[in-house]
Amino acid sequence: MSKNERKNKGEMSSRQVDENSKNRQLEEFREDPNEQFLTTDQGVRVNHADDSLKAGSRGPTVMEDFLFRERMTHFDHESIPERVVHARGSGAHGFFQPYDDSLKEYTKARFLTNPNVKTPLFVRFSTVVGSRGSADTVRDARGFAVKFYTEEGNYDLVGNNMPVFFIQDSIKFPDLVHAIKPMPDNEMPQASAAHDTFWDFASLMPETTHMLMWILSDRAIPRSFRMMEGFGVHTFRLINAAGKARFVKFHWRPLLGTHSLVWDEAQKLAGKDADWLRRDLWEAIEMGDYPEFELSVQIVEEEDEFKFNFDLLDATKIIPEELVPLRPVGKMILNRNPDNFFAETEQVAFHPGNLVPGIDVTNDPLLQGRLFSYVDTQINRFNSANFAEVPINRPVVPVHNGQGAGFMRQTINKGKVNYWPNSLGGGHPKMASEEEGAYVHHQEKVEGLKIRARSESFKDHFTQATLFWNSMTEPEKKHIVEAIHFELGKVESIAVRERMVANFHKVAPELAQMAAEGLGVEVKTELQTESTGNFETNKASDKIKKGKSVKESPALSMEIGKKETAKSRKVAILLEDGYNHDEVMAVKQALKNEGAQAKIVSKVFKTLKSSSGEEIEVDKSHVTTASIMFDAVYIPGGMASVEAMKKQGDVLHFINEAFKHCKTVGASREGVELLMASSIKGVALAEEASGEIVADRGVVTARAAASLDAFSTSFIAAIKMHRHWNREEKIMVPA
Ligand code: HDE
Repeated sequence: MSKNERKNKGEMSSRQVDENSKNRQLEEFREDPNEQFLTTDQGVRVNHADDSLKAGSRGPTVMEDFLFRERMTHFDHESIPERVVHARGSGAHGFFQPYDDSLKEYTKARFLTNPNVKTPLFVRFSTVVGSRGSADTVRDARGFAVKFYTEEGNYDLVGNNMPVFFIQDSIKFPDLVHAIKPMPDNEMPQASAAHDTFWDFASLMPETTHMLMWILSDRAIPRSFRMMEGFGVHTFRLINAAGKARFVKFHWRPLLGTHSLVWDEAQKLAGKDADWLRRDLWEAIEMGDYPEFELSVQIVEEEDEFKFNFDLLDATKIIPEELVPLRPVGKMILNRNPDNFFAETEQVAFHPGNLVPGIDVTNDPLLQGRLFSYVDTQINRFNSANFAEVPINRPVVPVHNGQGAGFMRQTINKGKVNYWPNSLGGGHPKMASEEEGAYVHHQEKVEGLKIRARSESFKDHFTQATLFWNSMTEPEKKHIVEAIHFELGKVESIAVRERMVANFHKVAPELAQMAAEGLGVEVKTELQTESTGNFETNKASDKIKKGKSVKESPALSMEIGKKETAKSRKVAILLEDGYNHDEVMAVKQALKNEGAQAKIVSKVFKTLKSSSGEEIEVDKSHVTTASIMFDAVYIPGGMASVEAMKKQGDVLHFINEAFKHCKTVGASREGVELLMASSIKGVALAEEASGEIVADRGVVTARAAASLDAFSTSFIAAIKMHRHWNREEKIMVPA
C-alpha cells in the first residue's frame, strides 16, 4: 500500500461519525462562564467595568478608554441581517438512525442505510413570514430544516410542514414574498397573510390554490413543533450503488401525532405567550420528553414518471399516499437544546444543494432556483463566503477545499499549494473516485429549446386543491371556511375578495358559497382566473392530465389520522383552599402514568390547604396563565375550593374558554357544581348521588359515589381525543 493510499484509507475511517461527534466538535468552541475573570477581547483581566474612563469623575470620557470602546463597538455590531424569510426559528440538536439497511436497494447514502450509525443533526423549525421577534402561533407554513452531519459530509433536508408550495417556478419567489410580507408603505400587518397585497397576488396566480388550502387549514397553526409533519416538498432522486435512480419524496411524521391549535387560541397565544412553540420545544427537551419524528420516503420508478395525473416536477402537487405508500426509513430524536441561540440557531445556514452521494435533485423549477438562493442569502447574512466554517455549520468530517481567503477565515491552511492540479503538494488534495466516496451527479439526458415557458403538464391548478378539500372532515372544512372569512375579511378590496371566491369555486362550489356568505360578496364564476395582467403562464388549463389519481386522500386529514395519546399534554387543575386532596393526587398520578403533565392553577401563588389538612404548591396563578396554555382542565371537589372559585371570573372564563376551544373538561364531586356555574351548555353532567361517570363530548363528570379510578380513565380517554369538535352549543359560550 502506498503512502497516499494509506493516508486516504485512514481518512475514510476517520470519517466515521457517531451521535456525539458534533457535540464533541462544538465542545472546543463552547465557553463556560463559571469562575472566570472578565477579560477584554485580548484576554486582559478587567477590574472595573461599571464606569468609563473619564477626565475627572464628572468629566468627559477619554478616547483612550479601550475597554469602553471595545464593549461599545462590539455591541453596535451585535446583529446580522435576519433571514429574509423564516426569520423566526427555534433549533435543537439530535440524531437520526435508520431502522435497517433496506433502503440500500435505492440509495447509497450511508446515513440512510447503516442502522448502526446515529448521525448527529441540527434542526431549525420556523415561521416564514414574520420578523425575528414576531409571534409563534400566527397562521403560516412552518419551516422544518434538518442538517445531518453525515460521515460523507453535510446533508440538508430543508423542508416545510406542508407538502406543497405556493408557486411552481422560483423566479416568482420575490413576488410571492413581497406580496405576503407586511405592506411596503406602512409595514403592516406583521407575520400575517391577511392583507390586500397577498390575496391580490394569490387571486391572480391560480397555481397558489392548492397551497392556499393548506395555509387556510389547521396545518397552519400547529399545536407544537413536536406535533407537525415535515415534507421535503420537491421530488428528489435516490441513487443506489449501481447508479440506478428513482424519484423520491421525503416525509417526517411526529410520533406524538399531528395536532393543531384553534384560531381563536392561536391569536390569543400570540399576545399571552408569543414564544409558545419555542417554549414548548425547549421545555420538552429540558424535561427529557425528546421529540421524535419518523422519516419516510415515497419512491417512484423512473419509468413511472408520467403515469400520474400531475407532473412529479411540479411542487404544487403531492403524490397521494394512497397511490404511493410511505416507506419508513428511520427515526430522528431531538435530545439537546442549543447552548447559545445566536451561535447555533441564528447562524445555522441551510442549503438544499448540500447533498451527499445517493441523493440528487430533479429539474423541479422551484428547486432549481433554491439551489442558487440559499448560498447567496447566507453571504448576505454573514457578509462572508466563509459561513460554512462557523461551528454549527462545519461538517464533522475533514474539509480540504483549497479555499483559503475571505472575511473571517478560520482555518489556517498550511503550505504553498491551494490549487489543483499540483505537483508541489504531492498532488493533494486529490480527486476521489465514486468508490472512495465522491459525489457524482446523476447523469440525465436533457434536450430542448432554450425557452422561458411553463410546461403544459403544470397547468392543472385545481384538481389537487379539490382533493384536499374533499379529504377533510366536516370540522376541518368548517375551519377552512372560518379562516377564509378572517383572511379575506381583512382584505379591503372587494374585487380581490370576489376574484378569490371565484377561484374557490373551481375548488368546490360549496366552498365558494360558504366563503362568500361571510364576506359579503357574490360568487361570480365568470371571474375565474380572468384577471388583469395575467400572462398565459399563470392561467389554469382546463385540460386535466390523464393518469393515476385519487378522489379522496384520508391521509391528508389530521382528524382522521390523529394519534390518540395523552403524552406530554398539559392539564390545568383549578384549586383553592379546601380542595379535596385525594381526588387531586389520584388524577395527577393517573395523568403522570400516561406521560401527561398536571399543573395546579389558582388565584395567586401560595401553598394551598386541602379540606383534610394536606398542602400543595400552586404552579401558576391566573395572571400568569390562561386556558389557552393547556390541553385540558380538571376541577376536583372540595366545597370550600369550589365555592371560592364560583366567585372568580378568571376561573369561569378559564372553563368557558377551554370548552369553547373544544378541549377536554373534567370535574369530580363538588367540582361538577363549578361547571354548572360556568356558561358551558348542552352537555350532560353526572347527577348528584349517581355512581355513573358521564362523558359527553369531552366533558367528563363524576359525583361522590363514582370511582376515582374510573373517572381518571374516562378523563384521560377524552384527553387522548385532543379536541371534541361536536359541541354545537359552544357558539353560545361567551369566551
Ligand atoms: Fe426557502 N429560503 N425558498 N423554501 N426556506 C430560505 O434561506 C427560497 C422554499 C425553507 O431554518 C432562505 O437561509 C426560494 C420551499 C426553510 O434557516 C432563502 C424559494 C421550501 C428555510 C430561501 C424557497 C423552503 C428557508 C432565507 C422558492 C420547503 C429556513 C434564509 C424557490 C421545501 C431555513 C435562508 C432555516 C429559507 C429561498 C421556497 C424551506 C432566501 C428562492 C419550497 C425551512 O434562501
